[in-house]
Amino acid sequence: MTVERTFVAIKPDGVQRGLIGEILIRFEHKGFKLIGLKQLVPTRELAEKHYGVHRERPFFSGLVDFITSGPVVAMVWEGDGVISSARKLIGATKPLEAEPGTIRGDLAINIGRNVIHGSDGPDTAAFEISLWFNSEELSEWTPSDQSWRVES
Ligand code: IDP
Ligand code: MG
Repeated sequence: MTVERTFVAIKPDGVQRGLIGEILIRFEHKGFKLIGLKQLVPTRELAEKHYGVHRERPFFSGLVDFITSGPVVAMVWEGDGVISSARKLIGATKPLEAEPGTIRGDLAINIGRNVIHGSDGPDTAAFEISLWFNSEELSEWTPSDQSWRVES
């Protein structure tokens, strides 16, 4: 397994509904390492770049309206296989189809209010991390209990 980094964001619905702690704890308890964390109201320019692949989709402008409508909690998480593992923790895009135990399966109903974003692959992760964070906002550190999570 390779150590990877991924970009995760709690969308405005998750922040408004007071779900920040509930979501963070799932990544912390899994054992991943938090490398960057900030809350911001994204600009339209940032949101349009972030969702650029969906530019031609009918839901694009509504999605950009929604994601810029309030604070988003942006994060970078690191660990073995974190990119696909984060997607599993998050669950399917349509919350009613997301498995119970996943974030969307437990905490959401509607595709347009699915509380969280996670990068879908290595290239997207690298692009999204550099889009949302400057390098000085990312911390290099070793958790004191690292040897209890990862066999060396
Ligand atoms: P993902 O967030 O699981 O990666 P994507 O297909 O990349 O899902 O779509 C990005 C986001 O766009 C979704 O999380 C959802 O908020 C929104 N979205 C996708 N499809 C629809 C739709 O059909 N209606 C409304 N919003 C949608
Ligand atoms: Mg996606």
